[in-house]
Amino acid sequence: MRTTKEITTRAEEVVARCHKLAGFSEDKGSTRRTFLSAPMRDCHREIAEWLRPLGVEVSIDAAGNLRAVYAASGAGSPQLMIGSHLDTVPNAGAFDGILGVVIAVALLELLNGQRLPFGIEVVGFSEEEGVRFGTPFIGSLALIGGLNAEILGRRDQQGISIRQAIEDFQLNPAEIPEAVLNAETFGYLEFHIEQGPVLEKLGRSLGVVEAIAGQSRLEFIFAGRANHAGTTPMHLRHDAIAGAAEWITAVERQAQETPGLLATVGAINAEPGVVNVIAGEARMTLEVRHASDEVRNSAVEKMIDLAQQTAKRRCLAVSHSSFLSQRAVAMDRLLVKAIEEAMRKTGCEPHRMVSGAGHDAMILAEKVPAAMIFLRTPGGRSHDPAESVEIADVAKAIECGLHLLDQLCSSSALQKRMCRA
Ligand code: HGY
Ligand code: MN
Ligand code: MN
Repeated sequence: MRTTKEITTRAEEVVARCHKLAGFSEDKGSTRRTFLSAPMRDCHREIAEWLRPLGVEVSIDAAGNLRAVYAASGAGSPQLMIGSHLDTVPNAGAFDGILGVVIAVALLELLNGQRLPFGIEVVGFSEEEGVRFGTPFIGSLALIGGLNAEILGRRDQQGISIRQAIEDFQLNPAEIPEAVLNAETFGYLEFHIEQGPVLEKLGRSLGVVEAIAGQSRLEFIFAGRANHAGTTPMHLRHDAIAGAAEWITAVERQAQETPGLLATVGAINAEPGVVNVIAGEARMTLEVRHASDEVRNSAVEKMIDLAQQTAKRRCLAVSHSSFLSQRAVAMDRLLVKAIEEAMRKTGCEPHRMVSGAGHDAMILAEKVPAAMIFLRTPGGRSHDPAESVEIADVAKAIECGLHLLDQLCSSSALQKRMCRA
């Protein structure tokens, strides 16, 4: 095992590197890096620079994922994948996603050239958040063969399709099938900030994810009748924004009254959207999350019904479309137990938790055993420049990762798992 000093120095470098990558942005003065935007290429180049001295071959697959394989001691060995996403939300922090890729690189560096009985593939996914196209997990879907023609045809606000964006990045959509996971991959591990208050409240550095909540994403359009704000009496209005507002507060009340249910109207646009015109149209997103798919799906049905009732009462029209229904996913029990064992060796009492945030691990889990290690998020703030991590927690995460790699080399149960890959 490496010295505490060595690991702490590495942790400091990890945090500095995350800040460096956060500087690669589409916006001046804040971090926004969406699917295959120009700053993503800067990210790829920087990470490739870090990996070059390790003799790791770095490639960008046809879905824009960074892929880097640290070879095993012998050819044809099983492979562990470690990574996370490199895209961000607008006005993002420096750690959501990025930290998981940078910790993966740090683990390779701390191997100091030692070869293990399994290979390690570092992956930096091209799009997990779903900001540019409204479609999350574009990168990880490619690894499980889920990036199909329908998804590739989805368009951003400029009318550019995902397929076109891939071509614009000088990649070839025809090669997407080659992005699929290596058949010898026996597991996927993702380090990620918790993005919530739980670990901080418990005074814990690390948590182990046992399941990831499912999520539904829909668009609703309330349509009324635009009219003059100064001449239309209140009782003669068909105000799309007022109708939407009534529905949004009803959705919020339903979520507040349903344990564990999270519902968010995150984006809303009005037409014509000017001060002296009653809105003829209000278009908004709804996102619903819960650890149980049954609770989530019935909540969504109820919210759709609420929209129809509200519209009817106000003589409005309402329509909706669903663009994501991602089921809740359990993490791999064997890997969760191995992580707990590794965590104890770092002096951290493991805390099992459900992730409210979605992660690429829930997509990879369709094909390979997947597990996640959470790092405490000071202030519970994420998806915001206030997002941060403690250097000491990053050091614990790295130490936990090194113990886990050791365990994977010696545990017969995990070895058996590898041979099945
Ligand atoms: O929104 C989420 O669940 C994650 O941050 N992509
Ligand atoms: Mn995120
Ligand atoms: Mn994330």
